[in-house]
Amino acid sequence: MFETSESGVSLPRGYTSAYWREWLAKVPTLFFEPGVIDMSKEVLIHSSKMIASVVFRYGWAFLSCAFASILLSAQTSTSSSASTEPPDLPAVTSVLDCSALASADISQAVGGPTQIKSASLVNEGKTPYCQIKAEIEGNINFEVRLPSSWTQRLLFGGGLFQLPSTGIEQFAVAFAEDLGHRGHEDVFRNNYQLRVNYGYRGVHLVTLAAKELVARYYKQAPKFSYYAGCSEPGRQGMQQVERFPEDFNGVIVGCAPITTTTNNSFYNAWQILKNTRADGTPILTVEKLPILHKAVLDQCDASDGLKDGLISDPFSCHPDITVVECKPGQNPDSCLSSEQVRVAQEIYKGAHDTQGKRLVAHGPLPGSELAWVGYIVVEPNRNQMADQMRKGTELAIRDLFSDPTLPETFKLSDLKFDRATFDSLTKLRTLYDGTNPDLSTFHKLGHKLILWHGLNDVAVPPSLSISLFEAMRKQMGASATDDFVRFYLFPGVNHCGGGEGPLQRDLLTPLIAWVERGVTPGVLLASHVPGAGGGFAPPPPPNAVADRTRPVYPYPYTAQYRGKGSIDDAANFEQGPAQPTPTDLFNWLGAGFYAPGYEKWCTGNGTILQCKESR
Ligand SMILES: [Ca+2]
Repeated sequence: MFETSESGVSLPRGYTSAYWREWLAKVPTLFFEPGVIDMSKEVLIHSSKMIASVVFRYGWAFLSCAFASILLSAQTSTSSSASTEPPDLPAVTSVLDCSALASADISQAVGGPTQIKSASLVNEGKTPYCQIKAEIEGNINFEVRLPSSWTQRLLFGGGLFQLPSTGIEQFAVAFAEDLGHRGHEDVFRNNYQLRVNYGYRGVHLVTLAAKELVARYYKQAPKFSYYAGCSEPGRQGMQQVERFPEDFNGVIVGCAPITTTTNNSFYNAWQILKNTRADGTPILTVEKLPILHKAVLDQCDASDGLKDGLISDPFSCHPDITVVECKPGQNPDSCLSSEQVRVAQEIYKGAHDTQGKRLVAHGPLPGSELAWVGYIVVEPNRNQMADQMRKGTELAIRDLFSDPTLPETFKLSDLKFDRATFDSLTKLRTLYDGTNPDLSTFHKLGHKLILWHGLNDVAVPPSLSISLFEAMRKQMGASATDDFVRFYLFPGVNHCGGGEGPLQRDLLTPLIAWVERGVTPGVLLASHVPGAGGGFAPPPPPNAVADRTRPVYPYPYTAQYRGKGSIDDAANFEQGPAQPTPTDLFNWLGAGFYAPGYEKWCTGNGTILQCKESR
């Protein structure tokens, strides 16, 4: 099953360095980030160049060990497999030479000065495409690819996480490069228009630009437009659904930090600071995580009805981790010091004030311990990543969320975990957060949303997505919500993929079937390939072998073992009862955030923000 890569690390069969290189060459720029880097968590996927450099500099272990999940195919319960295939829209060809777009003026359609920097035909792969690089208002950089043979669909991609492995090359594809920050978060500090662009406006403008370029190149508009994004691109996707419901026929939002002003501040900072001693050394270390993880599994794995190494209902799991605290005379390598146990307890609890009032909905969930590596617990010899996390969170608080900005001398350790700081840092959630549960305009337009989250996501706790979905059902009614939103939780899956749990990677195929054929997504077929990369990794090579398949039902339903046959075979599972709604979702200072009407529509002039209530 495993082979050794050039860098000497075991990879699943087929995951050779050559395979990666070939894949990155094929779709390099789909590894983009349509927003600012997700401050601390997303340093890995900051750009195609960065991911390539991470992979090639540090070897495959980085992506292949910590993250480990892949999905193989799409399936829905409500239809035969044939009808889930997207309709074969006829391919059309361009009416212009690609180079003619270099002199196109699309500023009027975009609503801001737009400069086409280059338009050139790229003749590689099966389908040559016209590659257009452009810039809006001098700071929103983006790229659009228009294939010579086009199946009339536009995809705004925010991370190559939910895509089928074939067919995409005939989509028109758009992606933003950085929405103005050019890799430096401190540009937001004194330029509030950039904050607005990052918050919600940049992706919309790029979408308008892409649609205009499509219209000129093919002399017709896209028949269908889609958005797919995970993590920070997921937040951007949610913003588009809420604020620009006409832009996309179908949207995939994965693992999205929709309460970014608390997530990329208090949530991160709490974990980083709690796990750091006054002298800067880490308390909880990587080698202790499996001990902690085993203790949690021992107490909670079976309580979801099946001992399979996955905790399907982590909200009902309240492990006593003092059982792994070192006893007198015990080998300290086999247990946690009392200092480490206290830290772990604080991490599960999540950021709170001195009265115990929570500043975040939850800490990371029980079962996610192995995924704490890199996010909470420093990897040996990879201090750079932890430094980036700390720096990113610090900059997000100091230069993006704070208004007025905090002193340039602000350090993460200066952050106060109290109500006043909470109110101050969430003031600009009017620009950034994507928590409006009233999506009735999007619904009325017949548009569809797939929302998903990995239950072992440490970067963005799954309670953010659950809270939003529950709020939608409350706001719009359960049946209206079910009409156009599907929500999936994947047990054991990390941030945007990877981990111990099976995942269905391709969510675009079921979304297209829903939008274009009216086939409602039902059960997904998730798979796990041992050692394979997660959300950042290429799709599994043709000869990769899954060691587990599992059906995943729309929330709140879970898969239930039939009692016979392999627990690694999806065929031996059926739909189980609905899981209870987590009881304490709305027991934190931001509980009221999941309500309509908080958004503002603003323009920035230096550090002056002028806002109105409606678009
Ligand atoms: Ca279990």
